[in-house]
Order: sequence, then structure tokens, then C-alpha cells
Amino acid sequence: MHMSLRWFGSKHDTVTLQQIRQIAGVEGVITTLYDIPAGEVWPIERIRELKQEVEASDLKVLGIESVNIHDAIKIGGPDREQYIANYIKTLENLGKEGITTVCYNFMPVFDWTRTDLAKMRSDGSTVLAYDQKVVDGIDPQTFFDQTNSNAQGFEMPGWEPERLAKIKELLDAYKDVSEEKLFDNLVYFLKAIQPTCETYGIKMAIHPDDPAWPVFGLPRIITSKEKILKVMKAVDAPFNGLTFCAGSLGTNPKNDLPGIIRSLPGRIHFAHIRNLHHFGEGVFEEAAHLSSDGSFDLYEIVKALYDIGFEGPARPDHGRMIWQEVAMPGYGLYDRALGASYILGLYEAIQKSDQRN
Ligand SMILES: [Mn+2]
Repeated sequence: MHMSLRWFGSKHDTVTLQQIRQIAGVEGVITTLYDIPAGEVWPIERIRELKQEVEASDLKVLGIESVNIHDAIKIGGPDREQYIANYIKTLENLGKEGITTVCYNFMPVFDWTRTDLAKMRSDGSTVLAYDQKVVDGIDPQTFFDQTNSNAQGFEMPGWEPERLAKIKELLDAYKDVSEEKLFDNLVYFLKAIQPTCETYGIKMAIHPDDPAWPVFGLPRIITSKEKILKVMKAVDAPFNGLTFCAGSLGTNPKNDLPGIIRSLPGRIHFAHIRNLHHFGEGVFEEAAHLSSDGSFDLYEIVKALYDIGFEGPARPDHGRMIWQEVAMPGYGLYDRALGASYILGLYEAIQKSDQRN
């Protein structure tokens, strides 16, 4: 396991590479070209500059999160060929620069969804939270406007204003896209990029849907062990893998997180490790990373990753906002640094006790 932190680039992130460099045990960043809209080719010069900037701070680019998929590919419209060709070109450019872990998701319209970006906890920290009743009582346009106005001026990943300005049109374009069709479109995409991934050794790591059930009547296909295994089998090659995201899969308490990890040896290419606190059906809030603060057993999650021989990048995920930090919701420095240290501590203990047995 190689510990990393997500970093949105010097123009978009409140956290600096120098700060990340000072978190003991963090080897690199998971980053992106945040300003390039989904569907456009990433120029190799921009990739090289990004890499040089990160390496100048004595960190590595351990992977990309995300190269986003254009809606035409998810919808499966006639224009998808051009967008797939563009995606392949981006993968080639990344591969030529030696960047080989690529996270992406296949969620229609909305990326991750939360109903509160700064829910106050009893200790004065704030967290992202979700309540299905709020989503059920609101239309998508209002939901989008509210989410963006609560983001304190930060542009959040997956919530690009240009794309979501046309929410009604987007929703219309998805109206004939059933769960089966979305799955078929994912398989079509994976088969199309497979030769390029195999040439450059690129590992594609699909991110689970968050929350792990349909929202606003849109289909979701990466929500459980069975559905993930179905995608892995449909294109049964090592390049086709998963971003194991504890927080996303764990939104559904029925998902056995260590069990999901253990079912996917060799196919987990990236791990997002965090905790949530469940408050009943469809209601949860994010928490500190510690097992004692939420509903997940983080020891069992890290142990399962260790046991399957996971060697990819991992990162702490959404942190609480603590110590008056002002940052993109979920992506402050302080709580993620605490999370990274905690996960590394668990890992060291698991590794040493294994080596001594
Ligand atoms: Mn995640």
C-alpha cells in the first residue's frame, strides 16, 4: 500500500504540496487536471508539467482521480466514438508519462451526492452528511443549486457548473438509459480502451456509486459485491479494476466491506479509506477515520487489503473540517493528515504481527 493524498492542483486546492510532503508516510498525490472538461484530450505537456510540479516537492503522482467520462459514453449515443477516441488519447498521454492508475466513475449526471456539506457535530467539527428524505423532497435542479451555493465558493469534483447548468437536458438524455443499458455502455467503453490500457500497463479503477443506490431515478450499477463482480467478469482482465471506496460502498450497511475486498484479489487498484456513522435507513454522516468514531471496523478493512496483497495507492478520504480550517468540503488538510497517520498505524501493526507469526 502506498499512502497518498488527493490534491486538486495548485490553482484549485487550499492544501499545498509542501504541506502534504510533511505528513509522514505520504509518498505522493492522487491528482487531476481539474480545469479540463470531461471529454477533452489531456495534452501531454500539461501532464508533464503536473508531474514535474509534484516531483519538485519530492512527491510522486501515484494516480489520477479522475479522468471523467463524458455523458455521451454513459448514454451510449452516436457521438460516443469521438469521446472514446479522446479518452484513449488521454490514456496514451498518461501512459507515456508513466502514470498508470486511473480512477473514474460511471454515475449518470450526479457524481457523489450529499445533502449537507457542513453538518455540525457535538465537538464543533463539521462533516458531509446525507438524508434520503431530503433528496426525495427536492428536484434535481434545486438540489444542484443548493449544493453549489453551500460549497463556500469551491468548485467541487463532479459538480462542474458548465455541465450541470443543463441538468434538464442531461436528465432527458438519460431517460431511456436503464440499469442494463448503462452496464452495456460501460462494457463497451472498457473493451474499447482495453488495448491501450494493456499497451501502457494502465490500471482502470472504477469508483463505486455514492450513495450506493439510485438517486433522482437515475440508475446506479457499482453498488454491491455482486454488481462489481459482474463488471469484473464482463471484461475479465487485470486492467479492469476497482477503486475500493469504503465510504461509498459503506453507505449501504448491507455491504460487507472486508468481504468485498477479499472477493477481488488483483482487481483493486486504488483504495479510499474512511468511516461513516449510520443513523438508520438512508441517513448517515461522515466521521473521523477511527473505528471508534463511526460504523465501520477500519482494522478489518485494512487487514483485508493487506491479506489480498494490495499494493496500489491508498488515501484517506473525506475528512471532517476541524481547527477552523477553510477548504473544499471533505478535502481539508488536518483531518485527512490524521486519517493517513491512523491508517498507516493500522497497516504497520498488521504487517508486523503477520511477519512475527
Ligand atoms: Mn471515494
